[in-house]
Amino acid sequence: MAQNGKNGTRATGPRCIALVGPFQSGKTTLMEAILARTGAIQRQGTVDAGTTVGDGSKEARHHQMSVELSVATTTFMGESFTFLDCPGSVEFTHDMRAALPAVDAAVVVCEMDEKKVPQLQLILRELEDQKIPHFLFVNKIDKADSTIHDVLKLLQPASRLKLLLRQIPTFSGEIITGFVDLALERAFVYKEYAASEVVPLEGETLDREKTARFSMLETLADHDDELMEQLLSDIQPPADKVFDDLSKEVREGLVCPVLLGSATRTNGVLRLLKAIRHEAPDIATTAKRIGVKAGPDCVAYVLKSLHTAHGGKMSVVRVLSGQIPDSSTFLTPERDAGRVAGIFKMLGQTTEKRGPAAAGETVALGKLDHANTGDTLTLGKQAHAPLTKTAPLPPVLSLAIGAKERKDDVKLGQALHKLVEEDPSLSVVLNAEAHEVVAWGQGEMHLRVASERLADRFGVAVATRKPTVGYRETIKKGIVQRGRHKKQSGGHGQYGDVVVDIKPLPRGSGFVFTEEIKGGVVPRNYIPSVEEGVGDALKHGPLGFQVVDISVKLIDGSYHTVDSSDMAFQLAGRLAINEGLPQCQPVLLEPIYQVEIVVPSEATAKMNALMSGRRGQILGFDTREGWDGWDAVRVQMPESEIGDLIVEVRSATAGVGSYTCKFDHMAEVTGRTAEQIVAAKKAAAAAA
Ligand SMILES: Nc1nc2c(ncn2[C@@H]2O[C@H](COP(=O)(O)OP(=O)(O)OP(=O)(O)O)[C@@H](O)[C@H]2O)c(=O)[nH]1
Ligand SMILES: [Mg+2]
Repeated sequence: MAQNGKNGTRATGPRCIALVGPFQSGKTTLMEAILARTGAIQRQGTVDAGTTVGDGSKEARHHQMSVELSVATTTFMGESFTFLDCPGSVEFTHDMRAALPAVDAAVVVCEMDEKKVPQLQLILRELEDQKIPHFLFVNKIDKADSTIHDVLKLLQPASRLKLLLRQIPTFSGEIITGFVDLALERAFVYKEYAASEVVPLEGETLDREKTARFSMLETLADHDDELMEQLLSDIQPPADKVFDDLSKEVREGLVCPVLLGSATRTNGVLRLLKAIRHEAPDIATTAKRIGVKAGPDCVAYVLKSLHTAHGGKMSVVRVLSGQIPDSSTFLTPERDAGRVAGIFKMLGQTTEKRGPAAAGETVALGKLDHANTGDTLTLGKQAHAPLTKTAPLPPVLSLAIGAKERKDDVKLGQALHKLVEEDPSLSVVLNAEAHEVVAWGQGEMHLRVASERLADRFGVAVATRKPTVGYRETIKKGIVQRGRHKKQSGGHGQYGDVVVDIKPLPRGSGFVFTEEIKGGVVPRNYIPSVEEGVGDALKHGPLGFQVVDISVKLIDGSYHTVDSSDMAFQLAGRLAINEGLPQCQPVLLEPIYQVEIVVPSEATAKMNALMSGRRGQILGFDTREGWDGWDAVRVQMPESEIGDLIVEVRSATAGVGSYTCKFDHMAEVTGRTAEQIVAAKKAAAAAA
């Protein structure tokens, strides 16, 4: 729906806006300022004091950073706006990525900080790829200096869309005290925690305004020939035309306006809200963007799922079309999602029960037990085709995790399941061989917060440690070995006697058992027992690891009619291996992974150095497909060295580099490295 306002056409209806941006740029503080400015809260809290609406969880408060999405709905000039405060840390981006499809627009909160430009670029890329209209809000203007004049020079390289400077700062000495809005052509001075005051636009400021406004109009005119002609003929375009062009070009994703402000002081917040109100598209446009087909049914998109400690499951949804009454039953394309038990308005952790939700609104639905984040929900009999679902980024760091108390094992399993449901960028793999539950996540903090949630929310105290690396051992030469088990003290004796031919096999062959028994020297029925005994012995070779790539052929032996038994032949098989293998030049094998590291090209050389310290072997460099200015480095490296690779890759790339890996092959380890691994295994076995 479009309406003619004082300043051109604008969309109407409930809007949903994501607050995104690099780590610690002030998103949570900005949401707080917006809520204060729009009257949703009485007092503006601060992140430092732990009093903001966003970051309400114990974990977020504790770390003073956002570790999940916070949702708050407010009213501005008679219309409903829901803000999604997204975490900025690269370890928690999944919540942002999963919610973005459902928003009308995003405000990218950033700073005049060169170090944060790479991360800004990553976020802008996501918005550009998904064609989400967005604004840049240059925050912390209270701390900015004269470098602010170069704001576009600093930030434009991060954006593929043309940045359009909407405001210029005004100074009193060195300090920024206000701004000129280039579309309104009006000067303001900032007032702390209050609306800025209009002041005359004159003198040197007026000159700067003229130049900056002309640039803004030129950018707009790139997509409007009529405006271009007016500029070329020195005709002042009508104010409405400028506003119309701005709205149109923002909504169509042709330009990205840049606004200034300070979230802590609530400066520039009202202008930002007005820009959103004017320029963000409405729900019909957003629904079309993500592919909602017209129909009578109600369609909603799940942008976040959470398990509250007491209230059960909550699904935060955006209503894309139609209306949701309470107790409605939803379908997804794959299954029944369940029946809604309560529709809630959210203000961070506070929820308030409300009536039916209309198209455009963002609400939490209670007890949709079978709905997941990214699901397309439909009311009625025919499910809407699935809209986009955001796949989580591949995990980059793992930790073995276990309940501190045995009795909590089952509870831990259930709690982990819930955490993964909330945040699929976390995953859990069972390593049966090592009796280990391994949690995979996006970084140290991500996994730490997962452990904290297990304790705080689900009451399971956990201990974590480095996951077990899948070492193996093999042999380099063969031997023919006898194993004889004989016990003839007292009553029934025991007798088993075998000769085996042990040989190494090529990598990847595993364990092969054959027999070549002639004349029944080992009776048929005992042969499986020999194989079992051999197999058992191979679980722990001379170095302490499972033995692989080995063939064992049973070639001879003898038996006793009374004293031989399954058990005796098992023991004989085992003895042959235990005695034979140490003479076969046992060697340690370690898993080697194929790793692809993606980094901005400036950091590629650093990867070289990093690899030599981690026994990595660089196979080649390529430009990263579809990513200008990025490289993909292909490496082979031992699993044990991948461990915290991500920490170093991130520190070399201002947080934006990453990697993926998959198992490639097992390779021999020798020398000191092998000695250390074997010693550690022996120590662990002795301690167990
Ligand atoms: N000087 C100044 N500091 C600010 C401003 N906005 C936020 N900060 C400070 O910046 C720090 C981070 O603020 P947050 O609001 O938590 O930033 P965020 O972007 O939500 O952080 P993450 O969600 O963890 O990425 C806090 O110490 C804030 O007080 C501002 O406008 N001026
Ligand atoms: Mg935050």
